[in-house]
Amino acid sequence: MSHRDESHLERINSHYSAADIGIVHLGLGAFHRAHQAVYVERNLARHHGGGWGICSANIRSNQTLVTQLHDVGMRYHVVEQRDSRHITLREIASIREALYAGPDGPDLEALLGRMSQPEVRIVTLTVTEKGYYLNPSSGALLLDAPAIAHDLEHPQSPQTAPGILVEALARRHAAGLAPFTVLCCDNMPDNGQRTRQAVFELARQRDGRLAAWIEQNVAFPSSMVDRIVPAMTESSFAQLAELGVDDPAAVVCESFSQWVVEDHFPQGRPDWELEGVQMVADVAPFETMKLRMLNGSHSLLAYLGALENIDTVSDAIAQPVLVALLRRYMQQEVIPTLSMPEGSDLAAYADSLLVRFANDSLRHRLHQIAMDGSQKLPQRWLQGTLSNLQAGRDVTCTALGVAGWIRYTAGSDLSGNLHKVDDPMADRFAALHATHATPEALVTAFLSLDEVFPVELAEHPHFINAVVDACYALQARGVTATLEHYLYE
Ligand code: CS2
Repeated sequence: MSHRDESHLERINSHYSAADIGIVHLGLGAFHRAHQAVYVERNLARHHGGGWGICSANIRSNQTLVTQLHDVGMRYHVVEQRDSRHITLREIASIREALYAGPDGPDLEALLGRMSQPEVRIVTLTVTEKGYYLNPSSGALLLDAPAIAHDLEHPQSPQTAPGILVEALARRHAAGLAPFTVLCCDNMPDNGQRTRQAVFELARQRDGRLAAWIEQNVAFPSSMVDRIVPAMTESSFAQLAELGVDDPAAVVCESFSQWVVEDHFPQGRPDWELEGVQMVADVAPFETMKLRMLNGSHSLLAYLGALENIDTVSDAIAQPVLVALLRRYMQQEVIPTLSMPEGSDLAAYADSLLVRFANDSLRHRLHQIAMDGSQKLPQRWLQGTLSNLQAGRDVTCTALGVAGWIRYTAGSDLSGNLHKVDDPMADRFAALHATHATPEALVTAFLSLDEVFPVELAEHPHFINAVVDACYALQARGVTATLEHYLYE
């Protein structure tokens, strides 16, 4: 160990010898490995194994990770960083099986077979917002999306998460087995209900009896997940090497972790509450709070920070004007829209978020958060903005955010440095930028994207003017001077 102070490093090894598979997970990304798999690991360790091991599958991309997990004997590391001096290094063995069931992947049948086993009682998902193929604003299934059209035509070899769930449920139904419970762990409002909508609608297109069975028998509890897990980079692997860890499947994350789950598992569940999971009757207040406070703040930093060529969340938080923006956004544009269970302290929650964002041992890139804005903005900003407008409250920060997002989707920052616009609607954004010259025309065209903006918002004169003004200001003065003008003058 080089300059690091060893006394702040805690190592936790995995020590149970076997666990059977009771959970299938779709979306073997960094977040799953650092969040759910850690809760399951702690629970398996507590019980010296048991029946709730995980089979985790990638269904769209990243076959390499599946191979790497096999290469490291299905044991990988999670590096939890409270700051650069306080680190917990955990060995995780809760993912007992890893599959690649993506296009041309070898394991689709193995995955569907696993999902059809009676021992599997829960299927969890982190496939990102776009992985459900729902209209982000209305929540309706995108029947015309090519991947959904494929799954309708070839239901036995599905490519999408909803298609895989429907096929697995159809096989269980045909075999006379009980269904599994479907637990969505993506950052969407009412995420259980959204997942149910995608699965039910796809099943209905295929077979009315199957759809009715799903409607009557399958539980789709909602959940709120929270842990900041940046994508791994060369520098995170270098950090690991400093700790003596050579593990291509490792992930680095913050030490904070939260999971709030609606307690509705008719087929049974692990006693996750022993690991600090909040098992509750209603997740909605927690989900709305987290989406608008944490994720909404993240998106503000992402677009406005990236336009100034700022690299990471902690670099952005080093700018007092961006901290002032987040404070005002949370206090004036989010907290008034929330109704929380008694005893919740939203001001303290806001403070704790700013501390987490300032963690400079994580290199959480703003461009990573900026991805897929079309899928994220409705739940992070726009639903709250609409209720603020209806109640006559301030929408300044969100209007600045929307202006920042529109400018970001042009594919360059304010100094002309180019970036990739990573979004399922990127081609449409490019076409809008190419054909609308003035901020007035551009804003009207963007607000008319009804997959993103609810009509009441798109047509609200005060909101339109606020976004147009913010576009002019950003272009003329840059981000810092614009924020100083809006926040302090
Ligand atoms: C981030 C989230 O990339 C993003 O959009 O806002 O991944 C965020 O880090 C997590 O939701 C934190 O729980």
